[in-house]
Amino acid sequence: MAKKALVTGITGQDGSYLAEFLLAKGYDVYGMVRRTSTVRYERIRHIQDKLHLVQGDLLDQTSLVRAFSDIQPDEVYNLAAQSFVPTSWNQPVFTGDVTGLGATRMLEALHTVAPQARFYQASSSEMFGKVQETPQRETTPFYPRSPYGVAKVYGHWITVNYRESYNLFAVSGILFNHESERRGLEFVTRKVTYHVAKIKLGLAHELRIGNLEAKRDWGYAPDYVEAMWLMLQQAQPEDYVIATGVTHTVQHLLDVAFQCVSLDWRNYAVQDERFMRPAEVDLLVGDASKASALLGWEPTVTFEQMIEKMVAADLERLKKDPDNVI
Ligand code: NAP
Ligand code: F7E
Repeated sequence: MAKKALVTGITGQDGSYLAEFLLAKGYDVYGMVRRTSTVRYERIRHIQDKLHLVQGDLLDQTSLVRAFSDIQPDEVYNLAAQSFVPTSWNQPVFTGDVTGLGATRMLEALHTVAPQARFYQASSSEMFGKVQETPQRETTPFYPRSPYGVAKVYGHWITVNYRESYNLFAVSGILFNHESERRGLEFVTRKVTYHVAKIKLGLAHELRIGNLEAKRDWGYAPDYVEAMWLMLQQAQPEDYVIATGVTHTVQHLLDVAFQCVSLDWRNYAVQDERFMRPAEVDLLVGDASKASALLGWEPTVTFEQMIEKMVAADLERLKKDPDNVI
């Protein structure tokens, strides 16, 4: 019998790569989708006929209980979230509800109707915020700097709490930033590679950007979904940091991305107050030595290789369709 996996957030960046990964391993993959008036399944269109899509919403407990009860999954990956940090200041209550309480609703549904299922919670390096130690590891205290980060801290601790209260196989993966050709356009890496491609093709003339000094540990999303799966294959449920251990400034991102098309970012980038944050996370760099030792996990794509792939993909998309906004 094939194993059954339930993935929330399957239409997102990570959900789409995880679904591909699990299908390749022979899983029956159930993806939770929200009803919207316009269907946006672009990231899973190519595998849609191989997936079982079920309607549900992290705000709606009944839909979660029904999904767990009907599917009786072996593994559950809770990737759904309001995941864009600036939006979390505009919609802090909604972000807390989906990104924080949503994890509780998932765990409560699992605990009630499918307690045998193994559970993965998508925790985030944003929990480290104003970092208390460098590099950040599993034992580093949290100090979140946005309503999103605060919601993820709640999601993390409720996962630990359900594991300890009910003896569930529930783990929290503390993943540092990971990007790809499928990254949403609002996140800084994709925003930059998309604009680089537009500028190169003469479709845009500037890139408006925020804080150039912030440092992030950026990895490649397909590497990171493998780590999620590995965490659920272990004998014991434990939490892991997943990161490359290398950090770059946003300015270096500009250097690398514009160099891909032989342009100098200084001629195109315009700093814009609108993209500054009320509280910034200045530096993130992770120590994934626990994941390396226990999961055998290592990143395989460098920052430079990833940005090159992203610029190439954006050039290709925009050459085919200059109005492309995916
Ligand atoms: P993403 O592209 O923003 O995808 C988020 C997914 O959540 C989408 O499928 C979205 O569905 C779904 N969703 C949002 N609200 C929902 C709700 N109320 N009910 C059900 N589904 C809902 O995010 P991602 O980059 O793939 O990240 C996946 C997870 O990892 C998120 O939890 C994120 O916070 C976390 N994380 C990401 C990173 C990173 O660098 N990418 C790092 C650490 C942690 P729609 O398509 O309908 O909007
Ligand atoms: O910002 C700076 C910005 O929005 C990265 C999410 O996946 O990773 C992501 O959160 C940095 C910040 O990602 C612009 O101030 C400068 O310092 O790409 P981002 P994020 O906030 O780190 C974590 C791990 C998650 O969990 C989240 O879900 O770049 N920055 N100028 C900018 N950022 C954006 N978006 N746009 C700019 O114009």
